[in-house]
Amino acid sequence: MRTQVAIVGGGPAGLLLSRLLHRQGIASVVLEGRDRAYVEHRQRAGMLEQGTTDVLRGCGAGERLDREGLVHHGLELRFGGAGHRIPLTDLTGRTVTVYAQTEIVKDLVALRLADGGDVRFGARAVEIDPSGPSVTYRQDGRTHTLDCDYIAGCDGFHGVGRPAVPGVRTFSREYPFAWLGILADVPPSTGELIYAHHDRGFALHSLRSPAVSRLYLQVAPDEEIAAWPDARIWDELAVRLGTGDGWTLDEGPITDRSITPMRSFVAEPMRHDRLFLAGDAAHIVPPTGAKGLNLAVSDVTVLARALTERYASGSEALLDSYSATCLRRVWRAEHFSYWMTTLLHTDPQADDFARRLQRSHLDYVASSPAAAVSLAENYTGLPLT
Ligand code: RFL
Ligand code: PHB
Repeated sequence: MRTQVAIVGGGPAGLLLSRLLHRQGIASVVLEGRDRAYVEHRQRAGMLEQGTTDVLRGCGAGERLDREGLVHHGLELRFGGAGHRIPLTDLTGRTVTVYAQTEIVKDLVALRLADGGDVRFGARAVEIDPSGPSVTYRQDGRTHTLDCDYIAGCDGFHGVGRPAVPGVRTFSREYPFAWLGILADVPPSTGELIYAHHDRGFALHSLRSPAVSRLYLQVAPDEEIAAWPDARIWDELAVRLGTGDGWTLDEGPITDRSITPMRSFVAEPMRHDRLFLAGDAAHIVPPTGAKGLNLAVSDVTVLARALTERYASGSEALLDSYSATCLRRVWRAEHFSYWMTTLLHTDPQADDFARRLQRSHLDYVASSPAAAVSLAENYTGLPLT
């Protein structure tokens, strides 16, 4: 079996790449280890940069996004019991959109299958040969080989793509906390996202729709989900999000819950021979800056453009600059995500001096137009280069 581009991983990065290539007449096969229902229901990201929605729209995946996505013009920083609005659109001219990763994945799977795309679920890659180039995978208890011109390693943090880059250099940071995330059937108690700093830890009030809320709590990295019955979750959210002005948090049935460790991670380079890494396979950011999915989209946009040029003109110039082009944006997002994380979380190891500095930093971001512009331009996303 042979194709032009073998795509390992059917998350947002792999599925979008396959769609972008199809629009340019380039054939691909997507190998996804899990089944379709699993990838369509894995609760993750929700906040999309304008550049991300532009790419989705541009490749014909924007119909439901335009109908159901919630366009936001600002966010709230909450600390010391008071809210401070950052007017993202006034400061940058750009918006962000709440539309769940699960819905993007559903839209892309449906589009690929409708246009005859080859997406194989339950097909787990076991070995990548970047020079063959080829991918060996297991499906239905049998081993198969897929030969190709190029391989896209879009198989996430635990995949087989990154280990197939010899001499890969990695950079990482672990944080002394994790996020407990819930999905709840209750109308959001806020119109815009609330990022709250509290002595007991960070909390985030996000949303999915006018009827569904998404909320997060900073917890210890080794926290057990069993230690958090519903009442404890709601009580803790109410305390950390609480203000002195009578604002209340509405509660509802919790339909999904999970604990996610927080880490920063970058692998360099993002290419070896005919293998190109994209998305979480190459880098991880802590979710505070809402950058992970957006970076996956910008990586595959750059890769699709480079492959398009290669097939149209024979030139490998854009493929040769792929890793450097992506890493420039990746490191900006890494810094911003680290910055937002340390600004808003409560470090259990911090001394009183560090806590005072953190509070001064929050005051500065909430009161200085220059600091707010810096937050806003990073949050809404810098232009794709
Ligand atoms: P994914 O989504 O992990 O997909 C990789 C796919 O590869 C498959 N796979 C394999 N397939 C075949 N063979 C193998 N050997 C394979 N090994 C793995 C996996 O089954 C999977 O389907 O990576 P991708 O496509 O790079 O997408 C990245 C995003 O999923 C991730 O960055 C975001 O979810 C991060 N993130 C957020 N990003 C944002 O931009 N905005 C947000 O608001 C935001 N919030 C979040 C987040 C991530 C979170 N968690 C749970 C990590 C909130 C949370 C809580
Ligand atoms: C989400 O809605 O899941 C979400 C939003 C913003 C973040 C992280 C997660 O920073």
